[in-house]
Amino acid sequence: MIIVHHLENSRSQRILWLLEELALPYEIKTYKRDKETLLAPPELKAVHPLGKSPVITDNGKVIAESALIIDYLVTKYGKGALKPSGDDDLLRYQYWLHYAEGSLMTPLLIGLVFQKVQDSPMPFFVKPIAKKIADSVRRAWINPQLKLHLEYLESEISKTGWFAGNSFSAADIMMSYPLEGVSETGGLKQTHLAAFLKKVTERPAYKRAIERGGPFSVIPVSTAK
Ligand SMILES: N[C@@H](CCC(=O)N[C@@H](CS)C(=O)NCC(=O)O)C(=O)O
Repeated sequence: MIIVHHLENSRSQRILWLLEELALPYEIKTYKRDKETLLAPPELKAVHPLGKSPVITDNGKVIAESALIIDYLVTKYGKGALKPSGDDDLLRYQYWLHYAEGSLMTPLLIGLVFQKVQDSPMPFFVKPIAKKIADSVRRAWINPQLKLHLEYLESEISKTGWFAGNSFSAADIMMSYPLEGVSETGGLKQTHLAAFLKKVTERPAYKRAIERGGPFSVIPVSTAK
């Protein structure tokens, strides 16, 4: 039995969605984020030393990293589904599996870190300095990088409406997570990327994953007082 170690509001949404698309049986073990730090609870470290999500266990094997889990499940159980055939489309498929975490998540994460620094408690006279530093990093690096990536992605998704090949694939699941992050911060507007995101998040399997795994937001909000 496949067990998904599912951290609320996290990348493990991708894995639940994929398993629903493949109609595979699985169990969910849910973990709550720390209310203040938003980090995963220590119990996840008992599954994998980094204590991050997603991680799955399957017949005694522990598998971490979204892209690897997706590739493992599609290859082992997919019977050819959700993966394009043909050398060129397959190469694109693999490219997007790597790109989502390896490239696109970087400016998004750095943006989140600077937002967190800016919002954290500090003496009132330090606050304007923290904001100034965060704003200058956003202006000098984060925003230009995001623009670069989003223009590239907009032109790629305009080709067929999918990231790899002519139909929905697991690469679209992998790419949706960072795009939902951009969308949550109002960064997609009326683009082909926004249309793509709407189309994939309306899929019944996406909705079933949320029914089973619980409500989902890419940017977890602190519930700490
Ligand atoms: N590149 C990894 C990233 C894993 C990751 O950082 N997961 C986040 C959730 S979205 C996490 O576990 N955060 C809680 C923590 O760091 O304690 C993947 O795609 O699986």
